[in-house]
Amino acid sequence: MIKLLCVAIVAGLFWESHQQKPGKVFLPVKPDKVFLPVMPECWTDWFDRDNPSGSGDWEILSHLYKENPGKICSKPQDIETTTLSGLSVAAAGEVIFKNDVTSGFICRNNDQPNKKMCSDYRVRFSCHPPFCGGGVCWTKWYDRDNPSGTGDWELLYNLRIAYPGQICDYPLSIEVVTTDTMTPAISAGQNFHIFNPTHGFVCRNQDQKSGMCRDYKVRFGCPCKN
Ligand SMILES: [Ca+2]
Ligand SMILES: [Ca+2]
Repeated sequence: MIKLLCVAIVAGLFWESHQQKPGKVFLPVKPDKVFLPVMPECWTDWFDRDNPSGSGDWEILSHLYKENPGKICSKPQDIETTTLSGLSVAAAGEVIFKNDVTSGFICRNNDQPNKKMCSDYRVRFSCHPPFCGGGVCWTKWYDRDNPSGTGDWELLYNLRIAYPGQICDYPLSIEVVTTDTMTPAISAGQNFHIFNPTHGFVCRNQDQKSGMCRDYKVRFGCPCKN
């Protein structure tokens, strides 16, 4: 038996009906599409540790790590560089020595034509949570449904109705584990229909070789309130 039955109406989404007692329940799901886990990314603050007045503008990652402990993740996914006035590297049109997630950014005055000096640049990095901003604060665990019907439906939409005001408007991440052994869903060896922080989690019995999902619980990573 499922714990709660709700009627979900979401414009713009495909509809899929599920025969669940008592009566027909509609859920906003794109049929035949499997959503894989999405690891969200976010940007660090901007960093401007150097001025170009010496040999150039050195925004080296190793120095930024030392000078800003805990503020940059160990393996940034991406780097963004602009001048302090907001011009992109391409728009500034200068000769750049390094601009990558391994080294950071270096503009050397010697490389510029006509003895021109580098502009003053700033950099920021794209990281996975919880390394950005105020980090990630987790909600409590939610286990709204059991897999005895069509599967284990832990949709964010339904959780918001069942637990009003508890989950932030824009979750950054989702964590899903089995209710009995706390095994991470990714390690449970099952196929998931929906698995992302925007929609929540759905395991359908029809997608499993065994014909039955395990019972899962979910929690969401939200931006921490200061
Ligand atoms: Ca700089
Ligand atoms: Ca469940």
